[in-house]
Amino acid sequence: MSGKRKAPSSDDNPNADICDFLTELADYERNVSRNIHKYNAYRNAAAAIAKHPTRIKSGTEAKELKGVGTKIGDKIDEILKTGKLEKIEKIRADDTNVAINLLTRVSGIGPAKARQLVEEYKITSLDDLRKQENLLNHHQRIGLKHFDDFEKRISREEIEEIEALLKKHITAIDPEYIVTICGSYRRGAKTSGDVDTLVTHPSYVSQDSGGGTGKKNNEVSKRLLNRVVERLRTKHLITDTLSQGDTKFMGVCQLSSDLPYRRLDIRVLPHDQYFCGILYFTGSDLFNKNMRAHALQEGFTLNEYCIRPVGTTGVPGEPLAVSSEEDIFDYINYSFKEPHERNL
Ligand code: 8DG
Ligand code: CA
Ligand code: CA
Repeated sequence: MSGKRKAPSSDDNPNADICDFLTELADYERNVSRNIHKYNAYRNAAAAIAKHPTRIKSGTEAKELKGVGTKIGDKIDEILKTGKLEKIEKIRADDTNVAINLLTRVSGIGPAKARQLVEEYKITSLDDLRKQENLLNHHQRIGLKHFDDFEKRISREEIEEIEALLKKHITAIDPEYIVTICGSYRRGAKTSGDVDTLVTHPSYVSQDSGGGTGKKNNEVSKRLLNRVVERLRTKHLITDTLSQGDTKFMGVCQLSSDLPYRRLDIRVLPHDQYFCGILYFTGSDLFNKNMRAHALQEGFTLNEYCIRPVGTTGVPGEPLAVSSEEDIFDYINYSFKEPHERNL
């Protein structure tokens, strides 16, 4: 994950100005107010408006879209009438807000840490922060070091090259490794924020699927992940680790010294859960939300691991067998969507 959720983007959005205002409000609610409900409300409204094919002419018209309520409708009226928004003007005029918003753009710094840095340590700029690196953990220091690079989008061509190298180096360890880059790249995006890599191996299956080797499952995934990370480090593709657990590596890669440092995530998934994982990590997150809602209507619960029938009691049953993304769509009677059709 890029971690920091981004605005719904679209190449020619006739309402881009409205979306930008709503996204700025969403960021404010997440980073400064820490009101996740309002954050979601603004994000959903921005997404609905970004999808709208024609220029919106009034708040009333906007309110007809799902996800746009009265309060946001009123704000849209204000934007259309005055070209600005009083609430945003106030937010931008407050130095604490501005500083908190800036600091949360550093990978690893969340809203609470950002507020502490501003209020307790009076840090308001990246230069201030560079002088006080002692206040940061390892992840945050790397985030600060590569602040500019991590905000640069990655071209599709560059990810194609990274993908080829990942596949080459990982299958050289063991040809049975399977590697898929998900996220916006798999949805066909021209640029992406980071490289979301999923890896599986037939020797690794989830515990309840009965593939017991005696070894504890987290040891199996840990070893699979370690071997991958070690190899990619040796090959100088991985340059830094932000964090590494049994199933998830978050780190940094660089294709060549003339190119920016990039955020690279690698997750190891059990073989039997691979397709639910691929579906989930391909997104978009709004597409996932819609698909999960549809699954529930059809009597199934879907998450990043598995799909299970929900009986009349409401208790999920055993995970269903899945050997492709299509299988998941079939179970819930949803017409298959190619990854490039999932850009909600
Ligand atoms: P980008 O990196 O090009 O900006 O876009 P992305 O690839 O779509 O976003 P991402 O943040 O890297 O997340 C990858 C996928 O993970 C996303 O498309 C769907 C899935 N995902 C959810 N919910 C969430 C969530 O709350 N946070 C994150 N980071 N990912 C999520 O379904
Ligand atoms: Ca990501
Ligand atoms: Ca991504």
